[in-house]
Amino acid sequence: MAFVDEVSLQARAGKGGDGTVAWLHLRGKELSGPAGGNGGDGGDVYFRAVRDLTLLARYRGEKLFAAGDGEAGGNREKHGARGADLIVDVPLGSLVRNEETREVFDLAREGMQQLVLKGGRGGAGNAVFKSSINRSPKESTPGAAGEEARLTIELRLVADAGLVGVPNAGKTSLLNALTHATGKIGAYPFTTLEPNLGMLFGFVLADIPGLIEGASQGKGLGTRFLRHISRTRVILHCLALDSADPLCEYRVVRKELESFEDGSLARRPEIVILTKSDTRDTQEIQQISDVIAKALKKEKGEILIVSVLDDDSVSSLSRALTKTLGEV
Ligand SMILES: Nc1nc2c(ncn2[C@@H]2O[C@H](COP(=O)(O)OP(=O)(O)OP(=O)(O)O)[C@@H](O)[C@H]2O)c(=O)[nH]1
Ligand SMILES: [Mg+2]
Repeated sequence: MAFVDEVSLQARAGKGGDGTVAWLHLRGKELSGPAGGNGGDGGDVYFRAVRDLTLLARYRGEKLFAAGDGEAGGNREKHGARGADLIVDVPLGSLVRNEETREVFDLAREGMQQLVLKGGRGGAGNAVFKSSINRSPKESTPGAAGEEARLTIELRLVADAGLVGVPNAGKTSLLNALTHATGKIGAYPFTTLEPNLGMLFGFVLADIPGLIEGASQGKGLGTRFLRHISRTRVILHCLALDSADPLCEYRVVRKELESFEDGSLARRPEIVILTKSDTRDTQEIQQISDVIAKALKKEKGEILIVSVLDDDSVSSLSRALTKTLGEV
């Protein structure tokens, strides 16, 4: 099933049940009175965050999401039942936007549930209108309509760190080496077409497709994927040591991070990781990393070096990342 991270759907909360006009006749007595019950309230529409990234794909074909309507009021002042609430499960990290009111609901914590559309109130039965001046009211009110709206759901993955870099920088290889993820690796650009997630000692790492110039404007696989690292705390910027100009590639990617939305991605702590260290000798690596460190004025986050073919380098990277993620 294709990864779906955006879906638009029509949803409606339940209509309130109508109030009823009814009369109570007491046998053998002249006395009678209004006894129409109130309608039940319409059910509400809630959205709930669950750990399942496949959910949005299932909602694509659905026409309408509707909560239950309230029942009409009955005789003998019996109130109608409340309509059933509708709870729509969405992947953890979804933003639900009401296109009518522009309200946005952020489902960023697992199990979190948000009321998105409110059901209509039930109408009043004629028993409610009884008063000292009107002992036989014939009026009742209808139930109110529930809120209805077009809702857009946009998924923004919840991860601690995001791997970025140009296509072929070795991001997915690194995710697989560091975690139990099994993302697809290829010796060609744009191998990764949808985000991959992996767990590193309790921290979630996200790998997205490679970024090229103009990604923030939608070029390549573009913005669609930058938003999946928008919630991360740390950016892991991968530069391949077998590249002809890693520094230039670094700048291309930084520019895209800066141009995405309000630019906050570019202000996030960044760790530079030089990948594929097996493709160069130690001296060359030293030279390249000196040039990069100087150009980037990196002092706080050191520059880390790794090759997925060298288990020791993967372990030390893993320790360094776990330590940093624990601190940030
Ligand atoms: N020699 C060597 N090759 C590597 C290393 N890491 C990745 N590669 C190779 O580099 C190529 C690209 O690797 P990927 O992990 O698919 O790169 P990516 O950054 O995820 O690429 P996109 O998904 O296309 O953006 C593959 O042929 C990998 O086998 C490494 O440490 N050493
Ligand atoms: Mg990849």
